[in-house]
Amino acid sequence: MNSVANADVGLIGLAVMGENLALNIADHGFKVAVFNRTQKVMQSFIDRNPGTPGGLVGCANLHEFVSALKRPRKVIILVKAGPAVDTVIQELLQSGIETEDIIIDCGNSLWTDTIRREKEYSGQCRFLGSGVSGGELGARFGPSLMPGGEFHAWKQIEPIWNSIAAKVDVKSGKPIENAQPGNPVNEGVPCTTYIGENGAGHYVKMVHNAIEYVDMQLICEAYFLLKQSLNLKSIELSEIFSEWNKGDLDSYLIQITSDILAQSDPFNPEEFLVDNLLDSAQQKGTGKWTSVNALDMGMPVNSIVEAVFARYLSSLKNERVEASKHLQGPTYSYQGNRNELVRAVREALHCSKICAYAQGFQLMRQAQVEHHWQLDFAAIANIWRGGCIIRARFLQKISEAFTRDAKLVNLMLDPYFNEKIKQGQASWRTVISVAAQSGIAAPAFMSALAYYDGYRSEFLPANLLQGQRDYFGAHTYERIDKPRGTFFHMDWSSASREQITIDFD
Ligand code: 2AM
Repeated sequence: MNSVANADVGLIGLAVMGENLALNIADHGFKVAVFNRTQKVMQSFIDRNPGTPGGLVGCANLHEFVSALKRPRKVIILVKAGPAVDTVIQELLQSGIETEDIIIDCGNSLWTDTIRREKEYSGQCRFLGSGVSGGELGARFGPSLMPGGEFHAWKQIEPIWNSIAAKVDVKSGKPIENAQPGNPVNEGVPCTTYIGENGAGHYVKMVHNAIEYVDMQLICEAYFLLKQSLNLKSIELSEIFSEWNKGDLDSYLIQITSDILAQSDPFNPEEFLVDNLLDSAQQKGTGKWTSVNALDMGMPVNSIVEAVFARYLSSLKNERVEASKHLQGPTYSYQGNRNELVRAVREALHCSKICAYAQGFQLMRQAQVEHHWQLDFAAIANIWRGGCIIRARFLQKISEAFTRDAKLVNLMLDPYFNEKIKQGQASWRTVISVAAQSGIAAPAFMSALAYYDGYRSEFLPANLLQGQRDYFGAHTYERIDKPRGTFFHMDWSSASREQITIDFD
C-alpha cells in the first residue's frame, strides 16, 4: 500500500503496449503508478521489473492508484479501445480524479469517440487522446506520439511525451535507434507534437495506419510481381529489398520485408517461412475507419480503400482456391530483362507510394476543415520520421514539401515529388502492363496510377455521367460555358428536348 502522492504519472492497462510504455516512462526517470484490472498481471509486472530509473508503484485498486499521483494527476489509459475506455474513466472519476487532473487515452480509439469523450467528461477532468505508433518495440524504446485535446492539458504532459517519444537526428532526420532497457535515447528531435483539439491526435494516428496499409500492400505487390514474373526465390527477393533500402525507399517496412523474406522455416529449414504462411490477411479496423470517413467526406483515397479491399479479397481464401480452378487468366509470362523489371518495380513502388501519401495528407486537409483543426503537415511528417511503422527517409521529403508550402494542395504538386513521378512514371506504367498482361493482381499499383492520371486530367468523362443522371433522374447538370452553380435540365423525353435553367434559390 502506497500512501504518498509521489508518482509523476499513472498508467492503467498492463497488456504488452501498457507494460512497455510504463517501462519507457520509468526509464526516463519518471515514477509511474500502475494498475491493471487483473491484479496478478500488475504484480507480475512489478516483480519482473525491479530497479527501473524512475520506479514503478504497483496499486491494488484505483483509490490507491489515484492517491499515489502528484497533482495535477496524469493518468494514461491503455485498455482495449471501445467501451472499456469509458468504463475505466468512470471508475477513475469515482476514485478521486478531479477537474484539473488529466486523463490521456493512448489506445487505438476511434477519433469520434475521443471527440465525444472530451465533451462528455469536460468539467470532470481534462481529457486527451494520444495516438501511439510503433508497436510493442516503439512503446518500449520510443514511439511516435500524436496527442490531441485541450492545449493547456497537453502542456502538462509535454515533458513526458518529449522524453519517451522516438528521436530523430537533428541533421539527417534519421531515427536514432540504440535505446536499451534502462538506457534510453535522450538526444535528438522527439517524434511528438501537439496535433490539435479534441480527436485530432487519434484522427492523425488513424490516417497514419491507413497509409501503413497502402505501404504494406504496395510492398506485397512488388514482392509478388517480381516473384511471379522472374521466378525468384525468397532469398533473392530479400536481397532486392535490402538493396532498395539503401535508396529513396529506405524505410522500416522495406527493412523488415527483407528480413522476413530471408527467414527460413523453423518446421522445414530447407524452405523459407514466408512461402508457408497462409495468404489470408486480417485487420483491426483503422484502414476501414479511414475509408469510411473518406467516403463520408467525399475524398478520393483510392489507394487506401484499395489496400483495405485487397485484405478482404485475400481473406476469401476458400473462394479463391475454388475460383482458381475455373477462371482463366492469360498465358503471357514476362520474358524481358531481370534487372530492368526489378528497377521498374522499384520505380512503380516509389510513384505509388507518393500517391498514397498524397491521399492521406489530402484527407487530413479535408478533415481539418470539417473539425476546425489547424494541422501542421510538416510537423506531422516530422513526427512520423521515427518510432512509427511508416518511418522512412521519404517522410523527411514530405516535411520539406510542407515546409516549402504549408498550404500545398496535393503532395504530387510539390516540385520534388512531381519530378520523382516524372522520372518513374514510364516504369510504373510498364510494371502495370506486365501485371495486367500476366494476370497478376496489383490493385494498389493500379489504383494509384488511376488516381494520378485522374488527378492530372483537366477533363474526365463526368460530363457524360452528368448527362446520364439528368436523363434518368432529372438530376441537372452545369455547363462549361456558364458560371458554376447555374444548373440546367434537358427535357429528354419530350420531342423538343428543351433545355431549361433550374434556379435553386
Ligand atoms: P485485464 O488484464 O484485466 O484483462 C488490454 O486488454 C488491457 O485492457 C488489459 O490490461 C486489460 O485488463 C484491460 N482491460 C480490458 N477491458 C477492461 C475493462 N473493462 N476495465 C479495465 N481494464 C480493462
